[in-house]
Amino acid sequence: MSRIFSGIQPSGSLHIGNYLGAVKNWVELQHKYESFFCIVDYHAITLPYKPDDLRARVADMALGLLAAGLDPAKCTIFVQSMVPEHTELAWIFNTLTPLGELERQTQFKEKASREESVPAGILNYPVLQAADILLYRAELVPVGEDQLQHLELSREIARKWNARFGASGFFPEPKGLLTPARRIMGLDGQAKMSKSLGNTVDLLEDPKSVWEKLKPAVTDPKRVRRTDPGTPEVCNIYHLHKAFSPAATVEHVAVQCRSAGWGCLDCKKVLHESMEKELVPIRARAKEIAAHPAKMKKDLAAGAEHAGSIASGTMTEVKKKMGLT
Ligand code: AQP
Repeated sequence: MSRIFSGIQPSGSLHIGNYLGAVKNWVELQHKYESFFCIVDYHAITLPYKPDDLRARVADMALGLLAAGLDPAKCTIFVQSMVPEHTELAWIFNTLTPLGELERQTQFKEKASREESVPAGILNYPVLQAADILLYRAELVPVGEDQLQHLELSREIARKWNARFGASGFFPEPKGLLTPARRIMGLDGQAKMSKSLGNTVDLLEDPKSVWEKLKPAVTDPKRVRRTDPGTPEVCNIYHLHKAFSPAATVEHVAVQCRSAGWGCLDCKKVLHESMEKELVPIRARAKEIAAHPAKMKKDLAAGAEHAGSIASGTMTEVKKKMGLT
């Protein structure tokens, strides 16, 4: 069975962008691949945070992932900082990664532009990400479109390390696995849905609050009046229909939008109903899992132990090949 690895930052609540772009795919893939899914807390400390908040967010993220359908009996789910080899390999990869490559990463440019003083951790984020993936010598990485550039860098790092230490093929060059919802836009219609931009619908959010967020969400900007015909392809709500509604509904939505048969609010009501169909069972599972916190802790510890055993095997070989032992 090929191995897959993917991670998610506990930098806020699991949102429907993460879910549609990555996590929903993870749930399918865990049955087909030897799967490692990691809550990457070291990635989430690159910007200021409160320790108690981080602790709570890691637990919330684990709850969200399990509720979405990750099954610890089928995949390895664990917290990054519980496997110290991630940062050990990241240091090694830092010694091979050109500064220019890191500076030209789009996510670095975006995040750095929002900070007055830019921590080196934001710059080195893709190096740690390469270590996360390559530690498990994973071949496939199910992610959203925003991560493809980082993944290209992981491939370059793998190639470079293999060539430098005469270890052809030791680290595979990992490939991305995308879902049809490769980039979900935020409710503001301005940027991708992102925990740090406050433009999200969270996976475990209650239905009332989801509706309060959908109501003012940006739609086709040219539909100013109820009677203006719209262009579904430029509307964020239409794209969410494509992710949540059955094909016949999506088609009906497009016709109603183009003919101004429905107003945007009508369209949002139908979307809300479709979302509820998918989210109700997830919320119910979350409630069950939250009732047994000791079980969740035990699952994460078992995941870290298994991940750690593979990670330490990789590091032993890496150090041998590098003359470090
Ligand atoms: N809007 C999105 N559409 C599709 N996929 C997305 N992903 C994130 N946002 C979208 C995918 O979700 C996985 C986990 O993401 P992450 O938390 O590790 O990092 P991120 O991409 O930086 O997510 P956020 O929400 O934007 O977090 P912040 O604001 O903290 O940076 C990844 O596979 C990602 O592609």
